[in-house]
Amino acid sequence: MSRAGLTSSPQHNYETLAEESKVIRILVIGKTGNGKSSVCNTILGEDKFATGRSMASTTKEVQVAETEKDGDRIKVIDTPDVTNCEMDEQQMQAEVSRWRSLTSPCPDIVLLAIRCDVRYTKEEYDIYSQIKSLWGDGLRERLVVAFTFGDRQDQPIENELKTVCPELKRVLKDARQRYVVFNQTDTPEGRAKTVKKVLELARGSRPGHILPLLVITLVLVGLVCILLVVLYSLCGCKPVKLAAIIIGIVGMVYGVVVFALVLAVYWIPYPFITKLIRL
Ligand SMILES: Nc1nc2c(ncn2[C@@H]2O[C@H](COP(=O)(O)OP(=O)(O)OP(=O)(O)O)[C@@H](O)[C@H]2O)c(=O)[nH]1
Ligand SMILES: [Mg+2]
Repeated sequence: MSRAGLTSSPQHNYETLAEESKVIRILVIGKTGNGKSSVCNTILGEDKFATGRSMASTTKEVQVAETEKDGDRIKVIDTPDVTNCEMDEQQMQAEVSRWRSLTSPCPDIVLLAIRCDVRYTKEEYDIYSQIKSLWGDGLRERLVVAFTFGDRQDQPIENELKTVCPELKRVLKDARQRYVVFNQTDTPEGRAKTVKKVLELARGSRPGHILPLLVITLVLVGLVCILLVVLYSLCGCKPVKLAAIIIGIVGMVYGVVVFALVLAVYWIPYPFITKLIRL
């Protein structure tokens, strides 16, 4: 690794477990030239990674850089297009294993860079499929499409997505229709908005934020149900029985609403709900 402040090897030695939990890990993958390093630089807020227009791949090995935003450490992992680096199957597997260890225990978000100004092809889909199979389980769950070259769009992306090829539809299905449009030539305010969206998606997909809420909800609903049964069976007094039924119904409704909200956040991470349940 040649550039100051970057590293191509794991840096876990000095990180305590508590510190690790505050790190947001963003892995950027995709076809060569699709703007992966540019996406990383946008997230980092500075040009830490080399980008280029040459015919050969610019990024030849995985590289990592960090920044801090809103009290969180953001770790950005830029990757080479392994299918275009003259690697054999074993080398590709080793490279992807390095990505896994650099994002351990798992990336909060995997950005798949796709140009929105050129046709999406089966060949490009095969690159994604290959990375997916080299990675193994868990890549799809964290997938978000990063549409790059947003400045070259000539119609709103929503319209464009209605007529895309089956392969891109499959990718978007894997990503649960989650995407972010990147435009390297955007204003600083525009780029900050894009980064904000990425971080909201990354925070929203953290099971660490969802699981405690699920557990608390289930415990509360359980307690309410026990209270209901005790009150109902021990008490002969009609008003108390009525109160028990009301408490029971309120408890159930509360449980169902929170449970549905948590699931909605997991599947459709709307920023405002994400903020609401962030523990
Ligand atoms: N106009 C425009 N150019 C972009 C945008 N994003 C990236 N580029 C340019 O596209 C070229 C390739 O971008 P990179 O970020 O190097 O792409 P990469 O995917 O990292 O490429 P490799 O490292 O070779 O795999 C660079 O010249 C960038 O300046 C964008 O949103 N708009
Ligand atoms: Mg690159």
